Amino acid sequence: FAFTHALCRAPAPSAVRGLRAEDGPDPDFAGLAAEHAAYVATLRDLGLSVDVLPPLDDFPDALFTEDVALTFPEGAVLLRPGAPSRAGEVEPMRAPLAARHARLLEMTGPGHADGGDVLRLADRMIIGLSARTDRAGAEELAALLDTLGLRAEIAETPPGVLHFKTGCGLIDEASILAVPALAACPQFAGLTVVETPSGEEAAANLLRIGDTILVGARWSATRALLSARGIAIRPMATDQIARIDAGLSCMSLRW
Ligand code: CIR
Repeated sequence: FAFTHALCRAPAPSAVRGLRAEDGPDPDFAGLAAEHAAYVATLRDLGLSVDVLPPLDDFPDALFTEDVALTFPEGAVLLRPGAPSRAGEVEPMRAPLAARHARLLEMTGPGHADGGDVLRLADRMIIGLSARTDRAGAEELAALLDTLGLRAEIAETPPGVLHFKTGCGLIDEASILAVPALAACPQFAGLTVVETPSGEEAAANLLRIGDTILVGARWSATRALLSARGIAIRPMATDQIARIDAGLSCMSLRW
């Protein structure tokens, strides 16, 4: 959780047409931009050096930088996002990452993997198979991570959960908050699994930065549960980004 840097991308007006699994109302652009700005400000307040790349109006989901690459102190990996409309987000990420990382690896395909499906634990990575990450992509990514000295295991994402990390997020090195459908994930063996309170499944996509957890402001039972564990929390507005299926980890690359 000891990140020093983050890379975000400002939302373009087209973000209101971002992908979503179920037909629902578009987000309000001003509200979405405000949620993004508050997120960037919070990361800075927590001590991170945050760069915000310019908006890409041709790619409504480009503000979710987490899905197109992985970043580590050891290097970065350009991914192959599984949604066809997001494939073109990768190229504009190449130069910014090359400028910040000495080693830049790249998936070549034919498989696909989204960063939202990749969870970093203290001792290994988990790559979740999902509608966006297929087995060929997960295996190619695991091999690339191996060259960075990072061990990866492949897991299943439950049906109806967009990304693996839509359904879980680390509370600390030994504990994970997970939706009930993911609580029995075999790759969580050795971790304490805390289930999301009923009705607060969307709270699972939290984000720990240093000693602080960013959590959706709406999720009062989850906030209480985290506070009871003595963790500092920052409640964040997520109402507009939630309309396009996003949560708190999605809006940055961190290292
Ligand atoms: C998408 O469907 O790709 C975007 N509307 C939301 C991406 C959220 N990213 C994430 O969970 N890592």
